[in-house]
Amino acid sequence: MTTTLSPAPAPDDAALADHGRDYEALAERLDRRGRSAEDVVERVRRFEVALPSWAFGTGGTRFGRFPGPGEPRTLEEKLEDAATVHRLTGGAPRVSLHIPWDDPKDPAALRERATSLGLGFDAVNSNTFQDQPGQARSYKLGSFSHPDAAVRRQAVEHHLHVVEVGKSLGAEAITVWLADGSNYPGQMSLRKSFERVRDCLREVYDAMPRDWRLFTEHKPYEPAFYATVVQDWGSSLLLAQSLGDRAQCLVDLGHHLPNTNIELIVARLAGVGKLGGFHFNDSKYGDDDLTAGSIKPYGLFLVFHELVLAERDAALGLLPGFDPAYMIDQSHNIKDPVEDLLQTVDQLQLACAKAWLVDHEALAGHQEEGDVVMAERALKEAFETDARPIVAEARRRAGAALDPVAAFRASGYRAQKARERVGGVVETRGL
Ligand code: LRH
Ligand code: MN
Repeated sequence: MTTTLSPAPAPDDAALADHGRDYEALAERLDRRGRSAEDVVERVRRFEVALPSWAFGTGGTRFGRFPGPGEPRTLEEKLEDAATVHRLTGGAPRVSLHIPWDDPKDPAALRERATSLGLGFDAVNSNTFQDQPGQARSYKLGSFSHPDAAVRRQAVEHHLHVVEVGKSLGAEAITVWLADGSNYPGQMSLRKSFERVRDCLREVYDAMPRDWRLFTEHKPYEPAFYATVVQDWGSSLLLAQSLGDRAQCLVDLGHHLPNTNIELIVARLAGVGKLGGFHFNDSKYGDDDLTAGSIKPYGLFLVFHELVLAERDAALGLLPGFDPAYMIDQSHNIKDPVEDLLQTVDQLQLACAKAWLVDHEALAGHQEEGDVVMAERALKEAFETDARPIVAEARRRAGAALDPVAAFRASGYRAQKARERVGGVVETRGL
């Protein structure tokens, strides 16, 4: 059953006319500032982010989970929801799978279904932070860092399986986040555990296809509450450097202690060709997995500012290997999962637009002259520009929605899925 999803519902004439006026007014204002709205529209149109397969259902916390109506029961239904996010935003043409939560029974059929929905697959994610039914050895005390070689072997075998699944779906990368760590001083050898992780990653790296990349993802704590083996960007970078050119670091925005300067980490990793990708989300305290741009929009803008600077240098041949994989990693406890993802893609498109509105020549001049105030103003002028008409125009040209959340609500999609997705076996899992 091939379902080609129709383009986003056309905006009504009034909304279209309003948008046209807003865009023309902004373009005229930017033109007076020497900025080209058209250039930035093209930059937003080129921006693409992958959706996490584990975020189409309602997540929960250890305190509770409040599932909503019409949630996907199968991987195929998740792809339908992903296609709806892409249809309405024009910027989310790929899905990142988590194995075994979304281990396809028939990869070829799933790939064909995804293609019919205009979707592809981004990095696949392994999971050695849970024990699966019937699993021989437990990951309670770790996986790649486990003292028992048989547990490490089991974990390596799992990663080789994840690579095989990814190959069958046309993915070209694997993301490895390890929950490995300890809760008490003395519980784990801090150096041996790291060396064991490095050696196991080596086996996965050497086994993956030559055109693949391996992303190491750091996290300061949770579920380990004393020491996490891959705790920070330094540990992740050491691993990526020890493995080789096709190993890079993935930055999950929520995996940093409060007040960490994440854009500085992005600049460092990009500067050494080790910025592999992102898990976009937002947080106030810990790994809260909230809607991107919902808590720290200026922080998100500053990350995109570093990405735009790097992309400009890469275009000049000054930053070889700069090709980060943009992905979302969120958990939806109280919002409709599709609406939350629509908001996030919109916020990422907006941060991208604002970052390309920076007058980079003027900024570089102020920095060289040591003019602190003018340098800061150069960034703030871009951040404080209401760039929403540019993002809406980029979506309009892509056949997507001017306002994705409003279009989603007007489409009655969730109510329709609530009628369709009743009973049946829930095959897929997630956070
Ligand atoms: C760990 C993490 C990782 C995923 C998981 C779903 O917190 O960010 O990227 O495997 O969330
Ligand atoms: Mn993540």
